[in-house]
Amino acid sequence: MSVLRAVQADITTLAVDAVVNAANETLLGGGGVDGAIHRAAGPGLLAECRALPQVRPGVRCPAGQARITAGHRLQAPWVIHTVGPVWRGGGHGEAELLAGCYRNVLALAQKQGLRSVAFPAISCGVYGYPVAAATAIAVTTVRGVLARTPAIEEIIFTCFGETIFSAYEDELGRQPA
Ligand code: AR6
Repeated sequence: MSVLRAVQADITTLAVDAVVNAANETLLGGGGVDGAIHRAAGPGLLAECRALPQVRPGVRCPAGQARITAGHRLQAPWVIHTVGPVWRGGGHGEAELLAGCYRNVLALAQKQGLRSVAFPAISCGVYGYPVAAATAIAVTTVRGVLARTPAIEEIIFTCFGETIFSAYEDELGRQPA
């Protein structure tokens, strides 16, 4: 039985099998959690990302998809990069793209045989996704996948700040295991 929990932490400090990066389509780094992960992992991560194939010029990972690399200097041996949707009012497929991020990350984790995965609140920073709606999608989607993927034992929803943490606590309380 998988365990889902919310913690307030810097995701780069967590000793899990994989940390998830809320990246942009270039996979070449950015601000927010992406910047923190690249800083902590060191230049080897950027080099590995740069070597990933481009699906079109400048795009290594379209929104909703995921790619896996090593963790380099992180404690976590793997980083799974995903690109959330930019919030544009909700009528542009944002919910389906965000659910796709969670599904595709977990598909890669399963394929790699990973047992613990830490997610940040994908799209809830500069991409502007409303927090309550995003946390509902995160928890519902992850629960749905884990019901069919018992090998993944632990999911940590990593929260930067009280607002996101209480949104996850509310959602996890509403959807008990
Ligand atoms: N640990 C955990 N969570 C963090 C950390 C950290 N070290 N740092 C920030 N957060 P964002 P997005 C939280 O903006 O909205 C980048 O520039 C943050 O408080 O990092 O998906 C990429 O390159 C927020 O709750 O990601 C893209 O261009 C959450 O992580 C763009 O931002 C996500 O915020 C992606 O935007």
